Amino acid sequence: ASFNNPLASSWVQVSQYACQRRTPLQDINGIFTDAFEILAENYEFLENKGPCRGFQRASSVLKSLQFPIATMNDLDGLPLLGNEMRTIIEEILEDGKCSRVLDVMNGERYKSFKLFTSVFGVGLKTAEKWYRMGFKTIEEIKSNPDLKLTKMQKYGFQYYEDIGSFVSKSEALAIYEHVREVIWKLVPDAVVTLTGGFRRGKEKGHDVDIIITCPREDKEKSILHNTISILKNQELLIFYDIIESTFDNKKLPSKCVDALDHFQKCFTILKLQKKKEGTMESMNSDSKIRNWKAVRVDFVIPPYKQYAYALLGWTGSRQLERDLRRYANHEKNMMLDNHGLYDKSKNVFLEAYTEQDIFKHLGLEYLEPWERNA
Ligand code: DCP
Ligand code: MG
Repeated sequence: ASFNNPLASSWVQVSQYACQRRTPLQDINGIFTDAFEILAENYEFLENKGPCRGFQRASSVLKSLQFPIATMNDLDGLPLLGNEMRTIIEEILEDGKCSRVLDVMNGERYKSFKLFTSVFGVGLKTAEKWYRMGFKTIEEIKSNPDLKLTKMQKYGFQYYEDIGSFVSKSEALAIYEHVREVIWKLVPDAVVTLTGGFRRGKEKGHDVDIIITCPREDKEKSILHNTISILKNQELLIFYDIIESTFDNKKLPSKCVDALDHFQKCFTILKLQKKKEGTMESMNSDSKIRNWKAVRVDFVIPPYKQYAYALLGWTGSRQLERDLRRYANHEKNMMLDNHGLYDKSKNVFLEAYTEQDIFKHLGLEYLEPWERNA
């Protein structure tokens, strides 16, 4: 057993499931996990799910380690690290880099997909289309009058710099607190929670995720439309797309691990007022003359009975969510999604009012939100 790896010399097993590992924000094996994630992303762009998941899971295992990998012996006893992964780790240990990863990063397909999918409203299908059409830059697409863009994509291009620059935690909190005040004036006992990456302790994110509910049954239903019209009156709303609830309580939780949920939700771009001029150093000429920044904000409105499941689902990370569902399915004969947990052996839905309840139903040790950075 190696000196570095406190696990190698003991019987403590690292689980193959992220929901049985504590994963803090700090990733001391970033040099390896970044490499794995680039390869995973490339397979995602190729719509090759198997190897994509393989590299995502391998990356996630390394993220949970509390020591830096320094020798190949440090990998002893770790799950999900096959020969392919070990070869890459070995190369990085020797060279500080991996040629396979560099080749992927320099590949035209990867570069184009990475760029195009960074635009709000652009998914794999659209990226594929533009790649096939030979586009290389954002400018080429932006200035092509023949392309039919969705409303989302138009705003995505219009505010590309703002949205692409990360949202800081203080910016997220400013938006969250403003929205919460608006909602509390409408419904004083509404529960308004900042979720997503910021709830896991991240210092920056690509958007702000907010969950809204109310303990009084059905009271949550009017909140979204009323909040949106107030934000509109306050001239803070650049773009919004309301998706009404499609939840069917007769249906079992979704089998598909990556399925979107059925809550009423709203994807928006909001104006965040800047405190004073010139706070942002990296502004383009357009944003210098305005005193606000465009920020992506998502609202999700579950009924109170599903709030704990929604909160668990929207806190992430995505890998943790996938592994929770895989664990429920393969180890517990249960089905988990953002709406609930169904016990297939007992044929019942399991009620939960807190995330702790859900972990208990699954027989898992509780993970705090900041331990879910899998
Ligand atoms: N989520 C999910 N499946 C989806 C969409 C979201 O499981 N199709 C969950 C997991 C995410 C959380 O919702 O962690 C929020 O989604 P984001 O895309 O906003 O991801 P994060 O907030 O984690 O990171 P970022 O900083 O990029 O916003
Ligand atoms: Mg987010």
